[in-house]
Amino acid sequence: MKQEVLESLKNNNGDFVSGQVISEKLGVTRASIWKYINALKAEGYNIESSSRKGYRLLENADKLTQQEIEGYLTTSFIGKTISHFDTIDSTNIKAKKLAQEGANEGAIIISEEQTAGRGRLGRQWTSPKSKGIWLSIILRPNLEPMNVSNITLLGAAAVNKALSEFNIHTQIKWPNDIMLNGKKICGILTEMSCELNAINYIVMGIGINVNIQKVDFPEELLDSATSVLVETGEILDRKKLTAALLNNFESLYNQFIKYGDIQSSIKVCKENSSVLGKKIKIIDRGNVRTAKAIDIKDNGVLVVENEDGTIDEILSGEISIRGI
Ligand code: BT5
Repeated sequence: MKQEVLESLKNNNGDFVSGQVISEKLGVTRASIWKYINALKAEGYNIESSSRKGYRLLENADKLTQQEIEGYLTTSFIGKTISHFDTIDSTNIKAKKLAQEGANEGAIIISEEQTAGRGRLGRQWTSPKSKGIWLSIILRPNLEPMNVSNITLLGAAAVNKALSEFNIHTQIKWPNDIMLNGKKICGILTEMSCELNAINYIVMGIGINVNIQKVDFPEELLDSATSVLVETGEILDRKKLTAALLNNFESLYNQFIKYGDIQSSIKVCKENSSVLGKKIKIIDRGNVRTAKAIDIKDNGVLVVENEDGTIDEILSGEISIRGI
């Protein structure tokens, strides 16, 4: 019903509409209209109330709420429940809590800003307010834990495909970075809770720098991080991009879960790889060595050729192409 009230306001193009008119149209009392209006205000919608004229929406909210996104979704379970926050420590922390409490597969947690956004190994993720997409997806695949090491690549492929719908062509830096013009535009943090041979849940956190300006980045990230706005000069509709991400994600995830097909995701990662065929630095618990990245296998491992000609498979970890 809240959605219908919002639609009534939107359809009035910024003009007042009386509580009476909305209540007649929707067949609910004026008191409940007032309740829904207050709920919408609490979500950040800028609604002016006048005792004589009724209500009007002052601007279309640039908010990643369920109401704003669902109209663009074509999914059947990913994003059917979206928990939206104006501010939060980390969407991954919240998602893990909700997953432990039994949240459904496909539930999404989105925040306009994160005060303690997390990267891998306890690193921080800069998440300025309403300028990016900071979200976590709860997944409950019926698979053995060892078969999901490649799931981050599925997320990376979904981000790549979603951005390409907006004519933004990114490269994937195995295993969890998405790059635009050589700088990081998106990072993925996948966390899993599992038993020996069953997964309780997976939380996949995705952070995309959309409308971030240079001044919003901390000094130390200016060399390595970028955003859609910095690279293209254009403000992108975060709602549409979020929906495109979830739509692409569900499609790739279904192929993986239903048909065991991870090929489609790996193919995107290979075709758009920023490391394959290149000399890379492999950073392994403090040790750094140089090798050539030659392939990504279906189980998600990166195959490298060492300087002495031997071949290694890297399961996870840190690689760098900078400074080579
Ligand atoms: C990542 O870690 O790239 C994973 C980032 C995941 C962020 C999402 S946002 C929603 C969800 N909730 C969370 O709390 N996290 C997830 P890693 O590969 O460890 O990279 C972290 C490093 O990237 C930092 O140490 C910085 O150097 C750099 N960095 C931090 N913020 C950045 C940003 N906004 N854009 C580009 N680089 C950034």
